[in-house]
Amino acid sequence: MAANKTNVVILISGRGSNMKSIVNAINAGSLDVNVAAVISNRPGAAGIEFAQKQGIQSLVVDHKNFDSREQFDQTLAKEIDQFSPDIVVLAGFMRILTPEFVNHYAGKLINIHPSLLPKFKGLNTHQRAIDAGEKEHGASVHLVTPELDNGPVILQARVPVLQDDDASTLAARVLEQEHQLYPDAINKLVTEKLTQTA
Ligand code: NHR
Ligand code: GAR
Repeated sequence: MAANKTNVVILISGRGSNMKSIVNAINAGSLDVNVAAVISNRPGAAGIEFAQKQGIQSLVVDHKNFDSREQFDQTLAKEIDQFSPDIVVLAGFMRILTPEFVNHYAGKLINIHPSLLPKFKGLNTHQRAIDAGEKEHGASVHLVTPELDNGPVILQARVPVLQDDDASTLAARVLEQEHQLYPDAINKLVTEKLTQTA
């Protein structure tokens, strides 16, 4: 395996369309990283099947099998670390992570959040943006810090909120942007890291 390539582990919880967009960008030659593994906290996540078909190693660490967040996160970290990732990517990963976990990956754990952070941290972002009368909405890729959705933003994408939008039409418009945004943000991170060590 490419020893000098940036090694990435992707964590998902479900559909995994952002994970797919990263894999597709690699296959298209527009992103130069190696996806070492895809890990889901939910058995049966659709994204796992896609990863397997792509020949990417995939595994499940089911949070329901653990008594505490600490125990889940410790096992998750052990699984991740066997792949020696340079970047750990949360792509629709739906479990809040403990400070211990986050600090273990300081500076290399990133997340895509469906809002223009610092607006609308947490869940149900699309409905909340509509209810607040926002004219613009979007998605942010940010470094993960122990405080939820509070880490430094790497890159954002914007979409208009239209008159007739409901949460699902708005979510679809944002998701289309996410699929361009996440590969771009990873590219940016990789390029900046290379520049720092040059
Ligand atoms: N962990 C930390 N420490 N910091 C962040 O910034 C994190 C994080 C874990 C996940 C993604 C985040 C998002 O983009 C993320 C960022 C899940 C929840 C949540 O409430 C909130 C935010 C995010 C992800 N999860 C519930 C929980 O009890 C479970 C919800 C479910 O399973 O559907 O963990 O929005
Ligand atoms: C994406 O819209 C992502 O931004 C959001 O969930 C969707 C996952 O889709 N993430 C969160 O809400 C994190 N709490 P995907 O599984 O198809 O990538």
